[in-house]
Amino acid sequence: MRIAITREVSPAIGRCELTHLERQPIDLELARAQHRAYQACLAALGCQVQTLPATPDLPDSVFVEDVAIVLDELAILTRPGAESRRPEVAAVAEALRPYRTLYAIEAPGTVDGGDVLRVGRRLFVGLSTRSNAAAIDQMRALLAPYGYTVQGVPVAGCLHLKSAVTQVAGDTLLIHRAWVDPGAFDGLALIDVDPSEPYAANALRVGQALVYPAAFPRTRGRLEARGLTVLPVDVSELAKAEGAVTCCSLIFETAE
Ligand code: CIR
Repeated sequence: MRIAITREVSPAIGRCELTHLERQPIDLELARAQHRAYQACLAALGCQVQTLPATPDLPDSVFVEDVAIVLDELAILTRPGAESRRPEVAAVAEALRPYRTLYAIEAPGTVDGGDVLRVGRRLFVGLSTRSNAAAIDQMRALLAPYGYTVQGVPVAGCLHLKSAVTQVAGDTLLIHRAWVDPGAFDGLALIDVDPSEPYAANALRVGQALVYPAAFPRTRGRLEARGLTVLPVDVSELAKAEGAVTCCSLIFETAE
């Protein structure tokens, strides 16, 4: 069974953290409608979608990806780089507890799940404004016995590593090279975003399909030209909060 943990859009999303974007008004009802359509897309792809309630005092809580890293063997609760986001962890921990043994990043480590890209047994972790070397050291010590390598990758110009690069097929990444050095990803094929769409590198892979923002038709064309199946979703309001498609769910397999 494939589970997708999601969380409703907070009524306080207008007060979200912003790093690279200017604050713009967010239409809460439209954001909620877009989020429901995103959830429906995950359900259509075979996910059993679980929805945690909206949290009025946690503006960024819809972005559940940032508070946990779920692997087949275990899950790691993060210590988000933005202090305002640390109280988001507790509810997601309770949602994950039935499925995985939980570990936690400890101070001084900080990491956002948006900085963690898993490709097979390789974890790439963005060294960003949110995630640091101390967290990477903790993850490496925890995960080495399971056969994972954990590699820090400097990120500049965007919020998270997965703003700059995501996996779109078994051995293929979608990348915006201005924000991350492609040299880290040896052995993997790379598809570049269209130069007119710098925010287009964040795709969510569910099975063999890609859930993908409708705002990037040119890069979508590049993906489809490679034979990839792309399901567009409109996430314009969440994008104003510096979120995209990977950040709104934690997707993992579990025994029936
Ligand atoms: C933040 O700055 O933390 C939120 N406003 C956006 C987080 C987006 N998360 C993600 O892409 N993984």
